Amino acid sequence: MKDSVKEKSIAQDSRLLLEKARADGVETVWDRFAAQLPNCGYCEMGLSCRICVMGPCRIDPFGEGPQRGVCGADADIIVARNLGRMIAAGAASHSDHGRDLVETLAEVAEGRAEGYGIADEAKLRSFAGEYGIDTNDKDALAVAAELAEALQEDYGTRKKALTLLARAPEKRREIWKKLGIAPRGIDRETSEMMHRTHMGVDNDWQSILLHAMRNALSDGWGGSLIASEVSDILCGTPTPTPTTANAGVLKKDQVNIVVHGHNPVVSEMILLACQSPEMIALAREKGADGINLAGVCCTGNELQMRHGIPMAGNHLSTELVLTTGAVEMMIVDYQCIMPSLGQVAACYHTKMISTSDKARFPGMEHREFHPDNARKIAGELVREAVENFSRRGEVYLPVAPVTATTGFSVEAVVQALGGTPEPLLDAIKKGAIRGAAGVVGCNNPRIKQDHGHVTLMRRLIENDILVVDTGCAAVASAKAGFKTAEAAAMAGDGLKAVCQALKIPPVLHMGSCVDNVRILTLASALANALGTDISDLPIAGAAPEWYSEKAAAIGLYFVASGVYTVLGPMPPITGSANVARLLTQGLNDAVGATFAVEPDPEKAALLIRRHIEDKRRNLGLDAKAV
Ligand code: BF8
Ligand code: SF4
Repeated sequence: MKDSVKEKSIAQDSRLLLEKARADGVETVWDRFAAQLPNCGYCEMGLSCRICVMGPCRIDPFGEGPQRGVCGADADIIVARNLGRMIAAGAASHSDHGRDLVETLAEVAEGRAEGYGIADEAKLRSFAGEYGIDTNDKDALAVAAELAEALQEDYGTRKKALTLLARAPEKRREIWKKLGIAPRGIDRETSEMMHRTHMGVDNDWQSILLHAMRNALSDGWGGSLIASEVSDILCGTPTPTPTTANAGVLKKDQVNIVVHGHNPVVSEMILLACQSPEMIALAREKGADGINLAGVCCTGNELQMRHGIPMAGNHLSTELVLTTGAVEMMIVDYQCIMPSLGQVAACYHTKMISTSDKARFPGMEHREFHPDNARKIAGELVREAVENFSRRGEVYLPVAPVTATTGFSVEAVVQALGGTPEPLLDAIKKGAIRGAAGVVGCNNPRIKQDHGHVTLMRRLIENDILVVDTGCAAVASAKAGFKTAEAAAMAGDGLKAVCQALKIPPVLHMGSCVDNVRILTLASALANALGTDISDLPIAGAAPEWYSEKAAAIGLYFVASGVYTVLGPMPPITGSANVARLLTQGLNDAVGATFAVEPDPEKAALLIRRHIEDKRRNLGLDAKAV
């Protein structure tokens, strides 16, 4: 007998839709997860290697079987190499997404990207200034052209260090320099990681892990940071915006289009097409009340925080939203898109469209978006979605959406504070706010959907820790109702008073996964204001339900930037006591922060509270016993 849906998710929409999926005979991620159990113990511990075809090899963790692969690699080397390659894949994903935005910026500058433009000229100019570009007497497009060129340089040329490392506090940059881990080029560090982990190159597990940090930093202070900033330049810097979340955002009487993936270059054009009066008129002709655009996952976050577009769900909900029978079309770009989606959609009338030249999926029609044709293709797709409305069968929308406020970019947070970070610092110094935590990352069927995020955030805000969130964690907290000004009532007295005075929620949405860099930028600003380093601040990170290589890269750039980070699911490192010890203890001496692994969010909350109080004590602020 199948498990109860209550074991799978805390979200009511997911529970009901999972029952619907079962009734409809639709296989979901939970079914496939169960079919994989028990997982391979060697792989779970990071002890299997298939880097070359002298292998595959595995190391016996009990010491009875082989202790070396065919080439002679031991457990430490194999675990470190596997982790290194995981970081490389994560850094490559964020950074390549950033490159697509830079290329769009270049095409905007050349006038070849109809529909796109410069939405935030002030940010364009200040960002160009960081690259040493003289913006005086130049029009925006000329600045954009020079900036796009300079950004491309950061990806691939011979340099000593990435330009944007300059944002990090001086002390942090010195640490990176001393350890030899200041990233030089974005592509270079990923490429070097693949080289180092080829058979017979870097066979010192510590040296591999040091490079893994450099590779992760090339993402956090390079590719992701560029992705986030250029998205703001092209699509607008987010400001607090009212919106709604959960599968109930789909509308019975409207044409529903769902965007899924990460690249706002696609979703922004779909939004424009959905707003066209001609398309809305066509929808009416077809008997619908209008066109309802909704998002899932990170491209959903991008649209939600800039335009208030409703959020239908996070990672484990992406199959379930299709089982509503209410989605006329799902349009995907890349990353975190389950290859099963086409099969789920085939049970309903939903049309599935892939749009990226580098991401194709079974059961999807491929319609390739490029900056110079995106406007046109978006129009065609929205028309097809509207025409698909008449093929709709029965619709099941069993929940009402939850309201939320999203869009807290660093600029918006500072604005909410009255223009400077001082009030936040004062509240932290006085102890009304004990500290801040970034709760980020995915869903993972190993953990009841949203339970990790929601439980951890609840405990943190109850204890006066301000939460900022991104990615699928941000969707979880929106569904749970934490992103309303009224949610301040759930916070401890100190945080409650601050939120009520500023009329902000106790959980601030900072965006998609590439926007984790907004958290770094904010932390750097606080550290600089205090004349200290990020690792001295009473802050922490957490990824309670992470699954992806990207999340691993984020975790490591957080730690390498000085942010103590608690992971829910265990990464595949337990096969090497040396690697596990370095990541959870030894890194403290090197970068002033470590990972902790704690799948129970109640205990994770205690770890974070203890860490924050320790940091307060070290800064000479009042500290509570936890
Ligand atoms: O980049 S949080 S499941 S959707 S990896 Fe993916 Fe994880 Fe969601 Fe966005 Ni981020
Ligand atoms: Fe085996 Fe070494 Fe090849 Fe890995 S690199 S598969 S451990 S021989």
